[in-house]
This record gives sequence, structure tokens and C-alpha cells, in this order.
Amino acid sequence: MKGLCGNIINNELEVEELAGRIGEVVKVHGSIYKVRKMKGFSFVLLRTKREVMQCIAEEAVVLPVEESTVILTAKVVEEPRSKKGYELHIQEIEVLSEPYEPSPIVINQKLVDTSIENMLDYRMVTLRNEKQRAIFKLQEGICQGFRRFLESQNFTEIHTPKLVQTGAEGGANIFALNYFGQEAYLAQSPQFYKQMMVGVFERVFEIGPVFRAEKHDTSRHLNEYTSVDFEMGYIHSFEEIMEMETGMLKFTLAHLQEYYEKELELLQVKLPVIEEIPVVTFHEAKEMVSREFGRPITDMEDFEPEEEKLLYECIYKKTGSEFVFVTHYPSSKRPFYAMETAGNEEVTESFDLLFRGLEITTGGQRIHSYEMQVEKMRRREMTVELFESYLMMHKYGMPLHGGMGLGLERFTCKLLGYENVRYTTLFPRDIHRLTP
Ligand code: AMO
Repeated sequence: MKGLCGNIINNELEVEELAGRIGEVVKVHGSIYKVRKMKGFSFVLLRTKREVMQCIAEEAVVLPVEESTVILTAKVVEEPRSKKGYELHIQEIEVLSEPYEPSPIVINQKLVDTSIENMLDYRMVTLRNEKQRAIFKLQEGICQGFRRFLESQNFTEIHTPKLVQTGAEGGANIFALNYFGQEAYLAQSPQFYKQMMVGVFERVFEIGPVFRAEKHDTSRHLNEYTSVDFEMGYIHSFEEIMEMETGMLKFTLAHLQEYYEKELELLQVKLPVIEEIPVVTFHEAKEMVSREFGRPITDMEDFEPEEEKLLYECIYKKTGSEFVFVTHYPSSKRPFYAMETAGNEEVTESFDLLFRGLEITTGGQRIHSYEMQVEKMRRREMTVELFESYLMMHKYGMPLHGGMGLGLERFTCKLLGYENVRYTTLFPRDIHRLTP
């Protein structure tokens, strides 16, 4: 143990430091992931923070059971056949802790071969599987990319309340709760607060939990998800938000390529290439899908999930892009804060971003004028008084502004090629699940 001010907390080495230690005897800690007994020796896989290390133990070494946590004393031996160019020859094993009983689910094969329900019931152990945990290491990389990009664009990171008095997004999917005898809700999004903070910092972002009481069991809805939100002032049009998001995605994909190669390789992820993201209006998109696939348009106000997939097919065929911006959504389908298009109140200065056939982002320009906002709320027969504190920012002056919200689990899901957002959620909350 070094002194309290030292920058390391134990004597063991990090895996990254081992390459420069060929021939030395070192100490490393980790969990016994897998033991494979051979003739006269064993292969021992040691699970460390980010890597699974191959080690060799002679027959004389007493091996602890899998999932024991240990400190190995081992010699770093050059081994050209190993990916890392070396392997560890174990000399001694100090056992720090042992499991009470073995996991009922096999976690140390390439895949966790069980149903999604079982996988989630035993999430605390199935996440230890090398591939399962790589999903969330990549998710870290995605957030890191977003954050670094937004910081480079002078956005300030904020943290807004999740216990709120009014819903921001409308609709029935809001969780109500009793707040000391008063009705309160879990925030559906940081919408109101990120807008307020534009009046303070001009450019803000938040990566945090939001709550949606989704009553249906679908592969794309969670009841709690991580929303990546940004909001920026002094814009001229909502297209600037789309540009900023495009920049953020490009930066993040490059970030993953540079710093998360290990996980990309392990999960065999093919990153999409973004040159320019095609843009179509909602109206054009509806007609395109109807024309190309001979489908009658049944709902002129919204997309059906199937239509989003077909739109993706069309756009991909025409342009090679796996992303598409759909703009000018009908006013009736957008929340009350959305800015309507000048001269056409039926549509809004807003967009969705679809990636591989799934909506991953909603964004747009917001109403900044107090009169315009109050007038729109009245048109919608909303109780304006309930939104008094939200409206104060409009009343006391706001710049033209807009922003977007991206569902982290949905983006990760599509990026890694999964079909269900539960695979890319650490501990999903859905209508049937509140544990673990
Ligand atoms: P919206 O409600 O469209 O917009 O949500 C933004 C993005 O969040 C993701 N998302 C979900 N992910 C998982 N489970 C859910 N139940 C779920 N619901 C939504 C989607 C979606 O595109 N305030 C606006 C954003 C803005 O305009 O800035 C908002 O929340 O990826």
C-alpha cells in the first residue's frame, strides 16, 4: 500500500504494464474466469478490469475455484503465439475471496447461452462474460466520445432534477408519485431544465436517466433509459442542431475506433461511416415508403416502426447511408414547446434521426417567445398556470434555441447489431422487471 496521496492503491500491476516486463516476476490481481486442465499443466484465464489474461499453471500449483478473486505472482514469459506476445507463468496464487457456490449460468464461454430473461435475472454474473461486459465498455466509449466532443464545442455539462412537478413531453407515459402528499412525477426528459440553462450557459448538455411509463412490451422501449441531451442558444435554424449532432456522431465513431478497438473486435462490430447524413421531410419520407413498397399511407401523422425500417432500406439503397434525418414532423405529434414552421403551423422545425431503421434522436428548435408559447399552450387547452415556473424563462427573455435528445441504449443497440434494447441496458427496467 502506498501513502494515501499516492496514485496507486496496491502493489499489483495493471495488464497494460506487463508488455514491458518480459522476464520479470510480477503481481496481478483479478478473478479466476476459467480453468482448463491439460496434461501436466492448466490454462488459467484471469479476468482483469478490461482484459482476460491467459496464464499457465504447473500441476503443482493449487488452483482455486472459478470466480475466486486472487493475486497471482507470475513470470511474464515471451510467447509469440499469444495475441499479446507474452503469457503469465503462475508461481503462486493468493486467494482473496471465494464464491459461496458456483453460478447456475455458465458465463465463461464465448456466449452466455441462455434466454434473455435468464440473462437478465442473473445480470450481475452474466455481465462478467467477456462479450457481455464489452458491450458496456463500448457504451462508456460512446458517452466519452459525446462528452469530449461537446466539451470541445464549449457545452457545459449539467445535472437536472428527476423529481418534477409537471411532465415535459406530454402523453400518458409518465410515472406519478407521492411527494409528501403532493402529486409529483419522474422526469420524462430534462427538456425544461436544459432550456432554462441555455439562458445561463448558452450551450449545455446532460447524460442522465429519464423515465417513461411505457405500458407495452417492445424491443425498443424501456421504462428507464439514459438520455443524451444537448441544447444550444443563438441558433438560426434547427438544421444547426442536426449539424452539431452529425459532428458528435462522427467524432464518437472515430473515438471508438481509436480507443475501443479491443471491444469492437471482440464483438465484431462494423462501425458505420458518416459522410453526410441524408435529410428528407416527414411528408416526403411517408410518400417515398408508400411509393417504393406499394403501401397505402394509413397514419399521416406518425411513422409505424415498420415504415422506419422500410425508409432505412430506401435511403440505404439510394445513398449508402445508414442514418437519415427526417424533418418537419406534424405539429400534432410534437410537444407544446416545439417551434412551428413560419407560414405553416401544421409542421414543426423539428427532426428525428433514424439509424439502421430505428429512431434514436428527436430534436428541433423551441419556442422562445413568451406570447407565442402561452398562445400555443392555450390552443392545446393546457393549464398554463401549471407551467408558471417553466414559462418564467420565456417571460424574462430567452435566445433562439434548440437541441436534441438521443437514447443511449437504442444507439448502442443499433451500433452493435442487437435487436432488443435490453441487451444494451445494464439493468433494464421494463413492465415486468424491477430487479436486479
Ligand atoms: P423523445 O421523447 O423523442 O424526445 O425521446 C428522445 C429519444 O429517446 C429515446 N427514447 C427511448 N429509449 C428507450 N426507451 C424508451 N421508452 C424511449 N423513449 C424515447 C429515443 C428517442 O429518439 N425532449 C425530447 C428531445 C429533444 O427534443 O431535445 C425528447 O425527449 O431514442
